[in-house]
Amino acid sequence: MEKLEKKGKKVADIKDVTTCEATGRMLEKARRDGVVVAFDRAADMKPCPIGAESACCKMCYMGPCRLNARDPYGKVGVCGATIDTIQSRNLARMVASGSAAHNDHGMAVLELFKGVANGTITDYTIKDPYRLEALCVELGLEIEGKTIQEMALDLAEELEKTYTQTEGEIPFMKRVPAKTLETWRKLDIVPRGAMIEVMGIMSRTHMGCDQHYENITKAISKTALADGWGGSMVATELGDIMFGTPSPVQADVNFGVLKEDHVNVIVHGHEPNLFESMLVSVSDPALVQIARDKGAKGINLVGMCCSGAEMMSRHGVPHAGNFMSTEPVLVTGAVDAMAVDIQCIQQGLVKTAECYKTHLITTNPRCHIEGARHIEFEEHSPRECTDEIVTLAIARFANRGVDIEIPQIVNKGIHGFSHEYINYMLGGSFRSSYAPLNDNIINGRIRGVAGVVGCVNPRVKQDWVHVELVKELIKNDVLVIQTGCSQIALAKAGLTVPEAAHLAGPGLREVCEAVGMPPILGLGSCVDNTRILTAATAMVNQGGLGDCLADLPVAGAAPEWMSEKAVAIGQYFVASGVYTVFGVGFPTVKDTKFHNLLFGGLEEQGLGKWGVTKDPYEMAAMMIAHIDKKRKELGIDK
Ligand code: XCC
Ligand code: SF4
Repeated sequence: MEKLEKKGKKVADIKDVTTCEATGRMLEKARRDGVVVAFDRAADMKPCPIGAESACCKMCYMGPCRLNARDPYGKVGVCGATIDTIQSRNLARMVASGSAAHNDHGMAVLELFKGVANGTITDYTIKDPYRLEALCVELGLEIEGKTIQEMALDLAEELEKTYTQTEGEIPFMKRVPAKTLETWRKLDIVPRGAMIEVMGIMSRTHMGCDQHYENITKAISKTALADGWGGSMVATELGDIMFGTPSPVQADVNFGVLKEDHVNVIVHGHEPNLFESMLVSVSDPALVQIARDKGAKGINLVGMCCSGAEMMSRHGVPHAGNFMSTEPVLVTGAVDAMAVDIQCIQQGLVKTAECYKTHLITTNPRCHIEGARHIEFEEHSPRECTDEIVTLAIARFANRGVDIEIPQIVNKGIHGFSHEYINYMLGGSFRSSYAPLNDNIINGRIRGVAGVVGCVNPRVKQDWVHVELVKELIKNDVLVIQTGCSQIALAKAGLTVPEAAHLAGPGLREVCEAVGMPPILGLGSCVDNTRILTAATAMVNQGGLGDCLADLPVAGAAPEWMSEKAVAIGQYFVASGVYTVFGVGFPTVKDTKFHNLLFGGLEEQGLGKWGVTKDPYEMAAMMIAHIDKKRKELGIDK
């Protein structure tokens, strides 16, 4: 095979691109095998500097128009659009796409739930009826004398409004702390329904429509809130009801979870339904017997990215790694099949899979990839798809014909936390009327809470920014809660264990050691960022820490973000009142009016604000300064 260097392409220096040892080793092997992965493509693709700052517009064909980020007000587009119009329209479309992705996912979960409720889907059940009942009560639905099935049907009908409603407020506005909701109403950013908000953004950002960045920013917030308090929240809540509410569980992470003498099946993507069915297929005695007959010791199911994080948190399913490891994991040669559904599925996987004779199988009607085999997943007969994938994997195992090299690295950790569990774990306090988490924040043992979430991105060293930031935060007594690819980065760094408490500051360490919990609590996938919103809401409701989300001593970060979903998530945290810091960079031109609105103006309106820095230590300092500012405002800064 031809070598990278021969093509005159730039090659990434492995030690500069990742701190994940297993991924690094597989990058070396990929070099030897002549296989190109995203790290190499990134080295060969310089980001467009104009696009990186969002100083260009292609909303119409009088352009595309490029403005000068060094002199942002020196020029306008052919139509006269200013830098603020151009940037806000671009960001609006990123948020629309991110919100659409999560809402589409949430809607698929709702459709599944509906099928379970009306009895047309029989492969899934309602595992947590108490959760179902509690949610019905929370949303004001009548439950008196109703069966579980009747409650489920009512709930499905109510939650459908999250997507389809065109007037009024989406159902989960009932969960929002009263004062936060009041601010949103005053600012006119309460979402009506996800579809109309996303459609609204696409419409208003058409050439020659909304050309006031302040008005566009309102639409941005509304559409983002329709994600966090809308589709994503529905996905998390209904996922818990159908598949079980997570509680702490031990899980293995890293490439060493692959087993050379087993048939290895990876599920990579975002929706839990495919994964849940795959879990049933790999345990089917008939399939296991076929695998044994072919010389395998068994069938090994492993997750990657977000559905992997969700399954790890719910059931302790092992997890191979985060987004930037999805190609390198194939380089082990040990993956017999990789089944994917939606989102964050790099097209480059097709070629890498081909090089190692791995079956790459798309399963979702909205995500086909040229060159990949498609076996459509259908909820009414899910096993047809997952059994076929397992059968293909077994056949490939019997006939691998490639070198196998699995980095034997496994990190054990505890995952699967929820805000209910955090309070339970911290134990009730007799001395205080506040809930234990609030109590520990008020007494200063815990300085504040930080949500560290989001992607990995080859523009920065994989996992490094996440790990350094989190270490710095816990050292300063900030309790860290995590989701998604970030949670996996810390798990691989070995920090999701109670023993990591020795890296925490004295206050946080005391709390962790008293209850035997890690200083870093993993909550699941990216849609499970809504667990952070719910936890923050519980903190407000339990008292002593102000009366709206913006009062809390909390901050958020996505240190290695890359996807449009991350922007939607960031904006729903900002709109909810949280200071949210992005690493890598931010798609605005500094010191423009739009930039200043996002990075300061929104806070003056009673919301949160954005921050940006590439440096994890500076990021930690910015977040801690914010937490301290909030503590001072609350009068608990002694
Ligand atoms: Fe994708 Fe969700 Fe980002 Fe990871 S964190 S790269 S969005 S898989 Ni969600
Ligand atoms: Fe240029 Fe205006 Fe068309 Fe954008 S909408 S491409 S700024 S002319």
